[in-house]
Amino acid sequence: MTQNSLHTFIILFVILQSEVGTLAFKFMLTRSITHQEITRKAILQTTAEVCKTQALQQGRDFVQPSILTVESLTEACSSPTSSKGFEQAINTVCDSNAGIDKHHMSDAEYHFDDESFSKGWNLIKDGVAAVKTAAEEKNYETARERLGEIMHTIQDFYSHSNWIELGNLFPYSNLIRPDRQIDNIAGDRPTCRNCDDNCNSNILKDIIDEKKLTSGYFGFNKKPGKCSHGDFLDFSSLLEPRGGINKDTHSSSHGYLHEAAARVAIAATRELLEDIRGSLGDSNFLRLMGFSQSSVLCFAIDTTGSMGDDIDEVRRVTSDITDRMRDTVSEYILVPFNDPDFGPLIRTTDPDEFKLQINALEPHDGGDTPELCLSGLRLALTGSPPQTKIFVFTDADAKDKELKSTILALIESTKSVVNFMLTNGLAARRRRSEDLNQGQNQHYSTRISNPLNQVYEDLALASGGQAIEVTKATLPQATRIIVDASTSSLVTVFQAVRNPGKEESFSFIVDDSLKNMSIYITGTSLVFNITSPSGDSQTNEELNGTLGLVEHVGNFYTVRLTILDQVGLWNIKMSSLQPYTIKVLGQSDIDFLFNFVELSEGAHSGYSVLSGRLPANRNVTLLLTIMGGDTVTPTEVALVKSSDSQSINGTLEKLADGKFLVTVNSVPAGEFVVRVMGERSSSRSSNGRFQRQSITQQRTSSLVITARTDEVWEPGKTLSIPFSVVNNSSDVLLNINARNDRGFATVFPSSMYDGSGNSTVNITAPPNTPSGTQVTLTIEAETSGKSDFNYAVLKLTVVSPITDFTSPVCEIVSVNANCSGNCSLSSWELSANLTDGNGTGIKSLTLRQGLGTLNTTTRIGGEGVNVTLAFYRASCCSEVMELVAVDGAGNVGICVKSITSAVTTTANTFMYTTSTTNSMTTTTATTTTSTPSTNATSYSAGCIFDPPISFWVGVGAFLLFHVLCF
Ligand SMILES: *[C@@H]1O[C@H](CO)[C@@H](O)[C@H](O)[C@H]1NC(C)=O
Ligand SMILES: *[C@@H]1O[C@H](CO)[C@@H](O)[C@H](O)[C@H]1NC(C)=O
Ligand SMILES: *[C@@H]1O[C@H](CO)[C@@H](O)[C@H](O)[C@H]1NC(C)=O
Ligand SMILES: [Ca+2]
Ligand SMILES: [Ca+2]
Ligand SMILES: [Ca+2]
Repeated sequence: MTQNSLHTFIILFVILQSEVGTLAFKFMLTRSITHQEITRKAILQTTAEVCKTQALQQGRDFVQPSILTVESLTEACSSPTSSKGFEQAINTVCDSNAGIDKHHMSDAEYHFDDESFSKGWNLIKDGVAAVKTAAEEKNYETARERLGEIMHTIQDFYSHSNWIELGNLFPYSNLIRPDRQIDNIAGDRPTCRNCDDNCNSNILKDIIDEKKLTSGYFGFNKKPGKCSHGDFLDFSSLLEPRGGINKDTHSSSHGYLHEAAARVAIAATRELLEDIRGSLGDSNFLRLMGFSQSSVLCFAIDTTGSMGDDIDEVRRVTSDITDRMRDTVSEYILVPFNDPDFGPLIRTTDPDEFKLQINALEPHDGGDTPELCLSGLRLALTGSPPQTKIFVFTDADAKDKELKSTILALIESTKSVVNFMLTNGLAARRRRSEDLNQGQNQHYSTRISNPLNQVYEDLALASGGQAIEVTKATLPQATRIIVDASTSSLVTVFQAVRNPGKEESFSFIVDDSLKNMSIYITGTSLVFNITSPSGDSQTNEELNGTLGLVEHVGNFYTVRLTILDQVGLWNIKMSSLQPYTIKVLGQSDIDFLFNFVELSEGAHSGYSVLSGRLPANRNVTLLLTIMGGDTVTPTEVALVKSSDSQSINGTLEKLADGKFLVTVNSVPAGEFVVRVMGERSSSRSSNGRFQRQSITQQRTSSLVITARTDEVWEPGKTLSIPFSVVNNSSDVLLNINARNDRGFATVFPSSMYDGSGNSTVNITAPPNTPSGTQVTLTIEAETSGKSDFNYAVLKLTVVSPITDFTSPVCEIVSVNANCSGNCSLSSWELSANLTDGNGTGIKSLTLRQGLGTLNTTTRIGGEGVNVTLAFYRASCCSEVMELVAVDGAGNVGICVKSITSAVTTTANTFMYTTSTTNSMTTTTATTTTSTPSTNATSYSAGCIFDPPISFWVGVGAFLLFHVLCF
């Protein structure tokens, strides 16, 4: 090779490296196991374990599905309506896991490359604390994102280090133990020898013999004598010692260990999830996994003096809804707003508590007519789970209209639906017509009744919601929409917006899975005619017709379909020149989830989720998940322009787990939605076609704004967030804004001149900020001519420094079990001492398994340390007791005791808690196969070895047995 070509060669590698970096457990390589699959498997398995425990505790049966999927498991967990939320939670975790390869491509510690063990361990430690803190504050979305990030690093450990080569079959628990450290690192010693053809045993024998831990170096960081990551993107694997050790795929340098590494990575991911489960408790763990998250109802209510009479109605309505929807609404959120105050946000899962809170609202103050509606709405959007249905009740226009862009950014990024119940209808227009005559906004006169509600209408439209204008007297008639919104499995079949209105016919397909269908139409002076597949029709004039019931209040029409024969192509003919919106809803299991993603260049090696508005004038890729079982197949995915329903079709590529990759060559200008058409093969009707549509209006932008921080943010500290803006618009001047929902002081440049550039936002948390406070920061860029806008939304958490890293310790003092004969006639008892030493103290003690009674008392023990004495007594039929103690920092200690009927004297005691003796507490003798909780037959398939007679117990020995045998 000439000097010149070698040079080119090296440059080529540099380019490849910067594009692809060090990826692991690669995405989409069919036969190899990806981070996504590892993550999904671990989540499904842990969640199954949690559901089983809950079922046993509640005296229900739990039938482990033979194949664990989101749908089979939510069914088995008696929570079938959670399948979409569960899928979404898994997707969020997987997406942020994948994001590490984009955002931290060449940061070795995120991948345990370059022997960066202690840095990687620190990342995990901080990450686990952040997950627990966010979840404790019910900021589950933030917790999911952080969880995915740590999982990436943990999973990479098994692929990039020599843990597997050292013969380990179990995870390295110290990775998630903040009170331990990473031991026995190879340090300065050489670790690898050259290997050119077969690299299976390139790690030096003394390293293996002494069980020294090492990992592969990547790129230009390689030290003499060290192993490389390996494979063609890793330049360092061409330098001595040549070759590599990664196990990312079957064809990697150590691909022969790929499956072994993936298997232990799944076990390690489960071990992490078990720790988080212990800290949160089972119910909140399920919430973190998206259970009962899709039916959250949020009310933002104007509490100013003028609302006196409306609030009574709001009380009546909310009280009615909370009573009727007790079983379907999982959580209620209330945000009062006034002027000059708004908030605080109140959330509860208890309908009676919610009613009390609403009854306690006292209309007062407000001063002038406009109120801080958008400030209230912002708090509702930042404090609710994504895709929450929000209802805003007010009789006034917004005083804080400058927040409109921020609200739009939040609506687009959360996909929440905002409905406005406005009681400042026609009367208000007359009263305030002077405002209009004073100039601007003439075009409002063609809009619906109250021009001051324009901002509400725009926001409702953007979110796919309704701005309903009624009088105080007719408000009750419009609240049926809230009942509809709180039903489970609500899907959108069709949606269209015309502004200005025009005569047009719209058609949509109804499939046989749809039930309780409604059509919502908003607008004034509307004339419409709906035709069913069989040719029956009904106009807006016929309130009780062949198709269903039409209700009309203010600007809002609902058509509730009662006709039995619904399946097929429907048509709505609109005859109106006034603006209008149409939305067709029903209940069905069939739905879809999607994200716009960016694929890494190269061999399909990774993806990252795009945030903010999409770039204009180029192709885009969607990662699509179809819900509703394996008989459901999408056949056509299109981006549909909102203003005229023109569509651009994408091409579909099937991936694993019911996912599809859809590439669309161009994106419609202006607003658009995603429409999925498809078929269900098991459908009874010959035509199993269905259609679904997304409801949040998407838009493109020629501005790209990126912001990200991984810094820890403590109370009293200023966080610096770097951001960059790329301006592809013709406007050289950009106005920049940074706003947060806590009113924390921010410093940022108010404009950026020559188009693109980098800058920072500094945001300061006051010293008294409680640990766990979540701050939503939006960074916005707008062209000076206001024709283009884009944003970045960051969810930041303020966390006080953590000082307590040790788990509560559980010491079983005595066990009295005299179980023989009929188990229901005898009982057993146990007493244990639990203490957190001089840590933050035990904050919760719960019985996770066992149907006995638990009594606790606390006393001050030696050295002034609190000791909790636990006394447990149960029938001999309930053989297992599992007690979970959590300290103030979220560290978990668990005691397990099992009295098996086969072996009563030497019963198992698994104490997978930390003990001060730092090593793993090894106890006892027998396997647990005869206890009810470990049914050996369920785990036989794929079991890689027999259960050991006695094994060490870290965070979950007994769990490991399950893991490896699933
Ligand atoms: C509604 O549409 C149907 C089908 O096109 C038509 O037969 C019917 O006459 C229309 N009704 C009215 C009142 O225009
Ligand atoms: C609609 O009409 C049908 C038949 O005329 C009647 O049975 C039904 O009660 C009516 N429904 C309502 C809500 O008026
Ligand atoms: C999509 O656009 C990118 C860059 O704009 C281009 O490299 C790629 O080939 C395009 N893909 C398709 C399928 O057109
Ligand atoms: Ca008021
Ligand atoms: Ca006011
Ligand atoms: Ca502690």
